[in-house]
Amino acid sequence: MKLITTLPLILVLSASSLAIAQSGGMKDMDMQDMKVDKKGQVALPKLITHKAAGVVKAVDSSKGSVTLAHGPVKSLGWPVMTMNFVVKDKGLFDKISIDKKINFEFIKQDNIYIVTSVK
Ligand SMILES: [Cu+2]
Repeated sequence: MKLITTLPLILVLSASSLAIAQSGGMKDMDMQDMKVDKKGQVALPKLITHKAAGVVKAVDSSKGSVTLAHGPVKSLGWPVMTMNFVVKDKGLFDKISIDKKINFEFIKQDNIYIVTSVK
């Protein structure tokens, strides 16, 4: 009766892999501030201001974007990386130039990262 003895094991294995699939995968940075409420609806992410230090790698003031090599961002669980940001206010470009070290603040809005302050 081989079928009967192996069947419960298969069920246990598939149930545990399902649990892993459900608990994992939510640590992706884009999913991080998405919260599902008790009714199963996705709540709107709060506009949390994140802080980081970085070095300016590229500036495109006509597109309103900047590329920053930034340090770790605790509030997002981010490691060091180089990425693009949108710059909220054109006036901030006065403080942004290639190779400059800056401390900046940013928010996440619809999967876009927007620099709101530069020091
Ligand atoms: Cu980043």
